[in-house]
Amino acid sequence: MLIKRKNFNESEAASIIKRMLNAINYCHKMGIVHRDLKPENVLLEDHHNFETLKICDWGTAVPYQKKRLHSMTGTAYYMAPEVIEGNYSKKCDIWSIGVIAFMLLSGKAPFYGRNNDEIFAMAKVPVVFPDKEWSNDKISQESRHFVEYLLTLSESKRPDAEKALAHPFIQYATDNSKVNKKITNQMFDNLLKFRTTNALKKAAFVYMSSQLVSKEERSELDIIFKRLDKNNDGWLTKLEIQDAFRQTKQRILESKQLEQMFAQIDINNSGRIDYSEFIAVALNSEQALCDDRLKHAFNNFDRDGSGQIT
Ligand SMILES: [Ca+2]
Ligand SMILES: [Ca+2]
Repeated sequence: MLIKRKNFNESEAASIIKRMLNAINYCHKMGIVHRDLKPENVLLEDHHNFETLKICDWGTAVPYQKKRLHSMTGTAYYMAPEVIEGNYSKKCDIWSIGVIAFMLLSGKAPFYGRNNDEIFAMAKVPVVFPDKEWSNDKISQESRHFVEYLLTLSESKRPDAEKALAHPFIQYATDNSKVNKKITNQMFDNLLKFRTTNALKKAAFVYMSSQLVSKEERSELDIIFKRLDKNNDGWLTKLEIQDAFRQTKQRILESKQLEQMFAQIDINNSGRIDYSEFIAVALNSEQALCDDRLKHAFNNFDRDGSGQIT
């Protein structure tokens, strides 16, 4: 849990916040708002490498489209002023990430008090950066500005996740994970080779790769996916694939080849490649399609257990 470690330097804080914003950006685009983001709900897989973290406790999450939300939900320290007023949107998650960023960078909470009323009173006025923790020799201007940006009182002026990800502070996130060049090459070969028009086979691929493939088997592809996804929105576009291909293979994919490949990989025809589609196709299929997994996948589709899939 994020709460178990207290001190983070700017680069570590930026890595954690970047991953949180990636996840929330994806959810917001899928029309889901979390509403209770706090350090207790952020799980780190590794306390030194922040490439992979998980956001948990989705009990308060709700579908969100355009309609305003009114129920006062969340944890006092992380609640946006408009949540306290009972009239808010998905931007409440951005505020909570701002509170977490403040805490990671300074080790202190921005809003506190003996009771909820005292905490809320602090959250309704511009955030204060005490000199002791926020002096220029300790924390950079970019970091401070980023926190201020996310803790913008006016909801309409506060950035969404995509805009927040474009802030210079996010550049502090360093990526130390290593990917074997062979795996990157193999991944492109698998993407180019993938051909099946069989809908069931495609569905089985996605099921197996998202449900049955171990974290270890996925780990390097996981890193590759995040690097290919230049704008951090959780999807790969044709342009992002083309860019990555050019960098790795030093040549450009012909547009016909790119279109064909894209049509194959985009299993749900959404016009973009999501994480499970990418993993399904990029994984070495022989490895992924072992008998045990096929059986498991078959049983999942065979809902009535008749031994046949209709
Ligand atoms: Ca993308
Ligand atoms: Ca898709």
